[in-house]
Amino acid sequence: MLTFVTPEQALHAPADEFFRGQRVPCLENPTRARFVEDALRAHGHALRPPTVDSAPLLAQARAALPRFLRGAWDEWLALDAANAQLQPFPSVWPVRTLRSDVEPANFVARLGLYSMDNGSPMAAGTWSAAKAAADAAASAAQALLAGERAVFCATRPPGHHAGPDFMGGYCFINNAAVAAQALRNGGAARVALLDVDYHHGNGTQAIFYERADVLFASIHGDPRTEYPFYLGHADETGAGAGQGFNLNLPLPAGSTAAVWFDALEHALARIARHGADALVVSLGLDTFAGDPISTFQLQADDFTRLGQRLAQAGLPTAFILEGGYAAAELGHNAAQVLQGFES
Ligand code: Q9C
Ligand code: ZN
Repeated sequence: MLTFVTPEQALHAPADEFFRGQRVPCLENPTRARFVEDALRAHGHALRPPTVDSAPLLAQARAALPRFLRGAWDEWLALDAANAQLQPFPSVWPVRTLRSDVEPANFVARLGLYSMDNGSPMAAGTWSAAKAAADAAASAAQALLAGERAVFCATRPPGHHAGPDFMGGYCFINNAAVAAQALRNGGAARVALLDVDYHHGNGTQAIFYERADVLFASIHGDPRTEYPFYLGHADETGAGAGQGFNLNLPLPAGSTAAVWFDALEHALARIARHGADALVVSLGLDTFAGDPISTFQLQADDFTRLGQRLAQAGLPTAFILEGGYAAAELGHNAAQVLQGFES
């Protein structure tokens, strides 16, 4: 399968994140992409750099977030040159009753304004890596529009928690949304977006919530107990013109593969009714039983089955890598999806 990879991913390498009040090594790190690249190369897939600049798409979204991200590291260094060795983290957020329409001058206050959590560590190369991943997503869309049957973006950082104006959950730019919008711009009348990451794709849902042209369907851990906690419930069905075009299938923590594949059938039935011209899959592999921060019970063979089942949907398909933190198994699990799809 045509696979886009980005060397810039290695530049997004913050050291630590917070866990239970302590600093721990980042789970979302460059080794993830290396394991995936190595496994795909070994399976004979063609690894290529992106061919499309996503800047016009990001501008189309008129999002303040890319502008902030582009300059964030320089702003951090401008506060104190010694910050080069430190990581910025937000510590204050405009929750209910506070104003988010007035942008503060203070850097950490702006970091909070543009963040949903303190779980998206930044480094010097974060913007380069995130922009390259978005370029890959735009390239995947272009390849499908040119007649490719399926494409994989073996990219990081992931994107599905990032909204139009906020980062979160290791995500900075919503790559799946970039792919879906690029498909729309290129002539696909209807697009289906299927999110199979363990965590609800709150950013993707938010971006398309009031639109009927891009259907969003997601299978994920119940937000009553699982991140991102504040979105992803079954009663979120879309709004305005998008009413009926958002399908959330939350499952209890610990769910088995049998339960998960029942939900997949539900999602694919809705996608079939949408009459989509193309499918974008937010391919999180943190549904794997060995994932360190997730609780679903899928095994490697289940990823082959997932790939097979998605191929049966019969749509031009762009896979975008999202989560998956059992890094050593990530490459094998990704390769299983592609092998199932192509079998
Ligand atoms: N210290 C994705 O899978 N943060 N994001 C956990 C643990 C939430 C996961 C923090 C997990 C975000 C793309
Ligand atoms: Zn996830």
